[in-house]
Amino acid sequence: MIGYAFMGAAHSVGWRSVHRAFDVPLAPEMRLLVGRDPAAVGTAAERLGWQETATDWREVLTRPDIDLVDICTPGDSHAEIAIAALAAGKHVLCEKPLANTVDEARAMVAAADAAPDRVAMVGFNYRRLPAMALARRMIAAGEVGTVRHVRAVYLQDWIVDPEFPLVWRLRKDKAGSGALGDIGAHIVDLTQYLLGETIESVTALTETFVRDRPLPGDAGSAGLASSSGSGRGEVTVDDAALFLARFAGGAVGTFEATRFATGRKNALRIEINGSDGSLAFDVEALNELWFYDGRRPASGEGFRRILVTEPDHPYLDGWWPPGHGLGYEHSFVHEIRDLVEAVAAGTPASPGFADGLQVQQVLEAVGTSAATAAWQKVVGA
Ligand code: SOE
Repeated sequence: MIGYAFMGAAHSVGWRSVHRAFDVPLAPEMRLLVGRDPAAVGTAAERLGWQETATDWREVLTRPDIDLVDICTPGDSHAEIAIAALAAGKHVLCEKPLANTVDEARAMVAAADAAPDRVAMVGFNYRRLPAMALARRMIAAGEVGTVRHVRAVYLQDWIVDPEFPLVWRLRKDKAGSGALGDIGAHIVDLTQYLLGETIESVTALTETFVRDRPLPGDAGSAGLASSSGSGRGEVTVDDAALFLARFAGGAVGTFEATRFATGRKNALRIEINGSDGSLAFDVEALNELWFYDGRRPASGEGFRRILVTEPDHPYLDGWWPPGHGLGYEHSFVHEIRDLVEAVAAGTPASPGFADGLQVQQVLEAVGTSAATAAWQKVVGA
């Protein structure tokens, strides 16, 4: 694994637990953790359960005992590492968004195509929440009929303080974009996954409310927290991105991704309205899926809470007795389960790099639309 901050820690939960929770055909060995600071990577390896450490990611390319490379670095290094790892015969898991630009994502897809017996997966973990997998199953089974409306928001507030430092997620050269790529990418992927359809066109606006911030201090950052140092720097990404979308099957969508929703910590909310029913979900209550069945008499029907904790719900077979519930970290265990199964079976993983590229094309269309104040067709749609 390369990188060990928030996402590195989250993926490590997956690697540590997958073969303990599920009957997977391969048990991963957490061989090598890579980071530039030798002391910090050593501490992280011990805490997260990795056997050895290295300070140069290129070491993974030449080690015959490494079969898979998990990329948990900022977006500006995804393409270089993934392309080199695939060329060296490794399977790859890459944290979302796949890349910082469509061109980089295209090069990554080409590298994956040139290594067809290697698995190349992008880590959209929220697909793996049981409630989301169940919602997809219900939509595919026609339980909401024809989908008309998709309403998706991803709301956070960790940079609402104008004195919060200029961490890498606020720099275009490191992150590619702001709220749009970091959290907007999740709701783009998730809604397309739920409907089994792609977004064809968008009209958008983006805003940067705080345009300069203190530079981060030497203490670095942990998770989404950071200390300030001296000096100030320019914020080069969006703080918020809002857009309307048209899906290929005729549904219309509204999307909002922001880090300025004061009081909303990690509120990923989706509502789907179809001709025969509706589904609603909030990641802050992630064991619940709300369903309105429009085919039943309105006099006795309301939104019903499905507690997605039963053994026949997606991914629940590996966990607790009925009703006991899961959390955020389980989405990463499920992600690694799907990846390990694809590696063992020699089948492509989903979402693959081509799916990551398609999301990147939507993000690019949003950026272009915001800059031109015009509807934008998604390239490739
Ligand atoms: C920060 O906004 C972040 O850590 C995202 O990068 C993750 O993808 C999301 O799951 C939680 O928030």
